[in-house]
Order: sequence, then C-alpha cells, then structure tokens
Amino acid sequence: MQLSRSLKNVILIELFLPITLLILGIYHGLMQTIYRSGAIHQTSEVHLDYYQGLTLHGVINAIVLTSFFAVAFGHATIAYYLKKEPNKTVSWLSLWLMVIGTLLAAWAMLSGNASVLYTFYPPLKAHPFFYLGAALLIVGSWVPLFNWAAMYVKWRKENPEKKMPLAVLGTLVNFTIWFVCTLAVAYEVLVLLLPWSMGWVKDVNVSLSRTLFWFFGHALVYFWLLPAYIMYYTILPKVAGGKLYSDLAGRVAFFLFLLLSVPVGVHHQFSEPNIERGTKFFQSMLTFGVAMPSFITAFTIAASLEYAGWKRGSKGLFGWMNKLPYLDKNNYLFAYMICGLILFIFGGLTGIVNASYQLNNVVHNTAWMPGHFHMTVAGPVFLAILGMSLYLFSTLQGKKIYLPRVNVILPYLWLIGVLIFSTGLMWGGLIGEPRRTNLGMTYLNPSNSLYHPQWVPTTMLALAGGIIMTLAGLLYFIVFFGTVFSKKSNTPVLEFPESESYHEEKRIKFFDSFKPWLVMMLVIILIAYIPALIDVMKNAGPSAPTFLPGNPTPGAK
Ligand code: HAS
Repeated sequence: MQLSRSLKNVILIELFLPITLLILGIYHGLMQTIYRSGAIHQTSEVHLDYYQGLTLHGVINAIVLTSFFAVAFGHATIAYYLKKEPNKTVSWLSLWLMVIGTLLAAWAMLSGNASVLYTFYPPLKAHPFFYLGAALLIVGSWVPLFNWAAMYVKWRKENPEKKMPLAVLGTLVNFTIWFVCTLAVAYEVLVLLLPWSMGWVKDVNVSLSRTLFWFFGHALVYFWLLPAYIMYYTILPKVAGGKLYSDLAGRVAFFLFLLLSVPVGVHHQFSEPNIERGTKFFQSMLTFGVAMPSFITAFTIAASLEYAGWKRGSKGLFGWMNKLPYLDKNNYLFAYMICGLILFIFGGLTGIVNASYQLNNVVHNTAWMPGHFHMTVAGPVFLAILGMSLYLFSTLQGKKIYLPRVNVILPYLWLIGVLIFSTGLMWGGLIGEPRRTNLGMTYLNPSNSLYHPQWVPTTMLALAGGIIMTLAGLLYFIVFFGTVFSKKSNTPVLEFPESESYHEEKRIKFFDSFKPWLVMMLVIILIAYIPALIDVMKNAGPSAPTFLPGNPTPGAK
C-alpha cells in the first residue's frame, strides 16, 4: 500500500524522535548500574543527580518511547488493514500535542526541576511544566483513537460479514484501555498535582494520588505490551515460516485484556495500610486473571512456531526449536520477536510472584522489581519497538537495512544482557537490596558505616548485564541511523508480513463486537475500584510536606 506523504511523515517523526531521545535514556540506564555497583560514591563525580538520571531513564524509555511508538504503529496497522488513511488534521494534532508535551517535560527534567521518577508520587514535587507536559503527551496519544474508531465503524458497515482484522481489534482494545486508565491520571495531574505544584494549594492527598496513579499504572504496562502482542499474532507466525495456530485465541486474549488490565492497580499497593485486605485480595485474584491472556498467547504462539518448525523439516518433540530462522538477516523481525518472547517467559513468571499477596511482601520495593520489569518492558516491549521501528523506517522510506548481520545479532546480545542484569537485580532483591537507591553513596561504599558487602556480587552482575545491554543499544543506533540516512533503493510502501490462520475458524459475533466487552469492563472496574477509593478517602491520614530528593539515607556517615 502507498501512503500519502503527510501520514508517512507523521509516522516517521513519531518513530525518529523517541529513538533519538532513547540515546539519553540508554545512557542513564548504564549510569544507574554504575551508581548502584558502588563504582561512584558521589553524584557530583558525573555532574548529574541520581534521581534526575533515573527520572530521565524511566520517562524517556517507558513513557515517551512507548506512547509515540504505539500511536505510529496504530496509524500504520489501521491504515494497512482498513485500507484507508486516518484523518490528516487529527494525526498532526496528535503529533504536535505529544511533541509539545515531551518538550515541556524534558525541560523540567533536564533542568533538574522534576526529579520525581516516572511514577511522580507526591510528596515528591515537580515543576508544573512536568505535569503539564505529561498531560499533553497523554492527551495527544488519545486523539487518534476517536478517528480510528469512526473508521472502524464505517468499515464494519461496508463489510458486515467479514471478521474484524485481528491487528485492528488489538489496536482498538489497546487504545480503549489507554483512554479509560488515563482518565484517572488526568484527574490526579490536573486536579491534585498541578494546583499543588503551582502553590495554589498547600497539601496533597498522597494515598488518593497513588491510587489514581496505579489505576493508570498497571494498565499502562499492557498499553506497552499490546503492540508487541499484535506483532506476535499477526506477523511472527508468517516470518517464522508457519501459520497462526488460532486467530480466535488472539481475539479472546485481546478482549480479556480489555476486561482485566485496569482493575488490578492495587497490587502495587499491597503494603499500603490504608487500603483494606479484602480489596487487595480481590485485585490480587484479578491479577491472576490478567495473566490468562498471556498464558493463552504463550501456548498459541508456541504452537504456531512448532508448526513453522515442522514445515521447515524438523524431527522429534522439540526439534522445531532448532529449525526456526534465528539468524536470517533478511528476516530480522523474527530475531527481535523471539528474543522478546524468551525474556517474557521469565518476566511473566516473576510477575506471578509479585501478584501473590503474601510473596509480594518479600519482593516489594526491592531490586527484584526492576529485575521483573526489565524482562517485560525491556524484553518483549522494547525489542518489538526496536525491530518494528527499523522495519517501518526501511519499508516506508524504501531503504536497505544498514549492517544487516549486526542487526540480526544485536537482539540476542540484548537478551543475554537483560538476563544477566535481571538475575543480578532479582538475586539482590531476595537478599534485601532496595530499588531506586543510589547504593554507591552508602550501602556499597566500603568506608560507610552502612556498607553491605553481600550486595557486591549482585550489583556487579547487574553492572555486567548493563554494559552488554548498552553495547547492544549502541549497535542498534548504528543500524537505525545508518538505515535512516542511507540512500533510497526500493519503492517506499507500507507492507506487513501477514500470518494466515492454521484453522478456518467460524466467525463468533461475541468475539467480533466491542459492546458486551465494554459493559463488562466498566462493571468490573467499578466493583474493584469503588471500595479502594472509599478506603483511601476514609483513611487518607495527614497530608505530607513536600519532599525533595537528596541523600536517600540523610544523616548516615
Ligand atoms: Fe508487572 C510491577 C504483576 C506483566 C511491568 N510490572 C511492575 C512494574 C513494571 C511492570 C514496570 O502483582 C514496576 C512498577 C513500579 O515502578 O513500581 N506484571 C505482573 C503480572 C504480569 C505482569 C501478574 N509487568 C508485566 C508486563 C509489564 C510489567 C507485561 C510491562 C510491559 N508487576 C506485577 C505486580 C507488580 C508489578 C504485582 C507490583 C509489585 C510491587 O510490589 O511493586 C502478567 O501480565 C504476566 C503474565 C505473563 C506470562 C508469560 C507468558 C509468556 C509468553 C512467552 C512465551 C514464549 C514463547 C517462545 C512462545 C504468564 C507469552 C517459545 C519458543 C522458544 C524457542 C523457547
């Protein structure tokens, strides 16, 4: 399909800008591992505050990159499968809002006025531009949903007998989750944090803010994940050389995400005393529920890959694993996706540990947690974003991949780096190593009274993993910018490898319509969140004074 210059430019800017910012994001990731390993004992040694770096790392990698990519990939999938381009004005409006929001937040972070981490919990306070920037970025990313939904309604009228394309279903589900969950964070930012940050009100209800944040915060992780899942269902079986084992399984998985992505946020607040046990237990159960669509995906995609292996001539029970195109440089999307899936096996299992109400006590706020989320967001999500950004750039611009052999190897380097890095963090977490702490100042400074030598091997392991990840990141930048700035050699097109279904499954109306699922979504959210909100309003406690981050253990010598 040929795209208009306008839509092509929107998509390319939405890919280019965050990948460029990622240079900063990856640099600060490496700095984290260096700080935490005890190699640096004073932040002044690198002229940057630890929390400023951690905020830049989290916001750029987890919010900016993911939101821009989701919108760009959404435009591409909607245009490709509905064979019609989204509205030009809406696409540009969305892009401008996101760009202005990002610039405002970037100024606040880079000037040291917003070292509040990506969760911006009060009473940590940021400059109003940070909150305003975040709000604009989010609103900008909402805007296309309304246009895509209208396009889908029109398509449905014109094609009453056809199944909704799976990629369109995934995109609409994802942005509906995003719209619903961001309503809470919009309230938090606009009504609670912004007036407090402007000095119009003196205090802020900390527990209400956190509860509103996590209403958004866990759904956010599925907003990151679903573009990768769309690729696993609609592209991976094809590039593996096989077929999608069940298209219906994909539909069930996406609709289950719609139901269960939002009403689970309290599992981030198990240790907060102001929310009652019953509410926590209920949301813990729903969290096991939201793991179901991922289990369905694991089995469906494994079956699709097994079929691809058989078609490639494999023998024996597990022989299919040896036959897949791991190092095929002309088929590099496979490498990006399989590495993400392998990481997600461990990322998913550690998520189940977190979700278990009692086990959570052992791991909450320890280094285990970044161990978990680097095998999810820096696993399937990040690798899918990197692979697809490169793919869209090369096909939409008609350019050949620069250094194709390096390109197909670097996802494996990243995989090894993340496995080593996360092992170090999770091992450390199990022996009490805290997250979000500049360990080098105190706990890993041999001349400090708080020195903890048992965390030396764990942080060293994380450092080794971090260096390997950085190396893979550098190679990616070389390949990406090398491709972007190379000469055009093919006709520019928008084209996706499309997986066929292994079974011809009957169209089931229930799995081809949004209405019943939207109603169920609303009911479950109300049941899960009304008690939680009553709890935090009732047990709010005294409002806390503003806290500005400095030494995490003030007073320690
Ligand atoms: Fe999580 C905390 C529970 C998934 C991200 N999570 C976090 C945080 C982040 C995050 C960023 O219940 C930290 C937030 C903060 O800053 O405080 N998480 C879960 C559960 C899941 C889960 C149950 N998380 C994710 C995903 C993320 C993500 C996805 C990002 C994209 N998480 C928690 C909990 C906490 C938490 C608690 C709070 C803890 C606390 O105390 O603070 C589930 O969705 C996971 C289900 C996944 C699976 C795996 C399926 C496996 C697949 C691969 C198959 C492989 C194949 C290849 C087919 C069941 C699909 C085979 C082929 C070969 C050749 C081998």
